Amino acid sequence: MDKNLPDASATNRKLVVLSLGLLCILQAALNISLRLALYSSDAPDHDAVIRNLKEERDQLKRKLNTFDSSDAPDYDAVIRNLTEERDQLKRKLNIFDHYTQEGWRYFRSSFYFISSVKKSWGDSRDDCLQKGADLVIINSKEENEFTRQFRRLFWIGLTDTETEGTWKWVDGTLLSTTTSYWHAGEPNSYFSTNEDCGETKFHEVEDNWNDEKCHWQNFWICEKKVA
Ligand code: 2F8
Ligand code: CA
Repeated sequence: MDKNLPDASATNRKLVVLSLGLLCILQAALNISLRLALYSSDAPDHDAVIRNLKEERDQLKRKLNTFDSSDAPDYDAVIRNLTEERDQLKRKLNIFDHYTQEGWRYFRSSFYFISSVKKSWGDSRDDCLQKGADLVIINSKEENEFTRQFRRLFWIGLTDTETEGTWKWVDGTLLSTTTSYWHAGEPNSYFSTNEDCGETKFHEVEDNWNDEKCHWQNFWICEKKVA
């Protein structure tokens, strides 16, 4: 063998070492590029985020500049109104509690006291006045039906004591023909007996009123209107 020629196996070893070295370099390069690719796809787009934030800020600034404080609700007034409404409801509730505990009946914005003893028309009225009420004034068919349901003779707040034949309620208003419920033939001042006070009498029919002598003893109904 020519000693000047390189040994074949030594050349092969060098090639193997070189190839391995190249492989390692390739591996490292691949690693680095993969990592870069991975991180860059996950990373937020800072520029875009900043752009969005700036846009939001500018929008808010624009809103603030165009904001007209005269359009804003008057919160103090709103609170004042709500407080007033609440206090009114509280007062109503207290009145309701008071009257129902005292045995009054509620119907369409009024409380009614149904007496359990009998008195003359005048004494009955005095009792109502003492209670801060008055004898019932009947303003509607429904209210008359409410009184008729008790099927009892009651004084009502109707009289013609001032002028014979001119029937007035206790608040001074004239009896209207559209809301009067005289029984057929009434009022008649029966056999000239001077019947000057109104009562509920004929329970079987809608037109149930009668005029009766005021000193007569009857049950009665007081009415207290609530606002
Ligand atoms: O109590 C007097 C009363 O007597 C009668 O009713 C029971 C008269 N009615 C008739 O006669 C139909 C009432 O007018 C009178 O007031
Ligand atoms: Ca009569």
